[in-house]
Amino acid sequence: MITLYTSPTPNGHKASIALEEVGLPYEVHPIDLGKLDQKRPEFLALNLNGRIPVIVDHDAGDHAVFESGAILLYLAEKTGKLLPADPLARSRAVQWLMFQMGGVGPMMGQANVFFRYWPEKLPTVIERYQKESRRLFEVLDHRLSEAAHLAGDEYSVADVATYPWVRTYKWSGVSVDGLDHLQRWMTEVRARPAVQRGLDVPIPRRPEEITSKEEASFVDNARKML
Ligand SMILES: N[C@@H](CCC(=O)N[C@@H](CS)C(=O)NCC(=O)O)C(=O)O
Repeated sequence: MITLYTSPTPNGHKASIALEEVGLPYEVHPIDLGKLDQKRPEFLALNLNGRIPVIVDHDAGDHAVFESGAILLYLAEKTGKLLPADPLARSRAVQWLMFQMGGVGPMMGQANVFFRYWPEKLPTVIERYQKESRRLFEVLDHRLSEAAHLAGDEYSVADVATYPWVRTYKWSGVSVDGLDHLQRWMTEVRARPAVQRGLDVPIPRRPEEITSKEEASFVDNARKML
């Protein structure tokens, strides 16, 4: 059994989608980011960085794994799923996973901070992160014009890591207009039953269902973490 410590955010959804994809039994321990649960000593004992997601594998001596990319690799290696067996295809999956971890996630994260949460409006900073996110989307689009999935023919940890971020493009104020391959891939990934189940963890929610009151409370909570 695995315990997943998570919240309804893109990094949290990477871990829940991966757990659904590999089919391991898990229980969910919701973390309320607005209440700063992630900074409490019991959580810091699992992840000194004080951020979700974290998994604890009770079948491996309560081994704790933090950093969503490391969680995806751990689950893939434990189950033999989501990573191609062929070494070159595997290397491609890891490259695109790193591209998400080092590029798409941090740039969209900063676009969100300055576009949505930062107390002052700094147009040049907002533009910088939105333009960089769009540039990364164009790289993804180019890659997806060559291959069905980021690693090639096989759906992998790279797709699991990237989809929960790219799907939130409107929240970051970044357009996907004209990126037909990226849009084709988003439609295909979204249709996967494991992805739909993973997005419902820890609470069932779709961005289009969020009311303006919920949106305001989400922004309020995010500001507490700045
Ligand atoms: N690089 C980390 C980033 C994790 C991260 O930033 N998590 C956010 C939610 S998406 C968080 O826990 N924020 C709470 C905080 O900053 O206090 C990963 O990929 O796991």
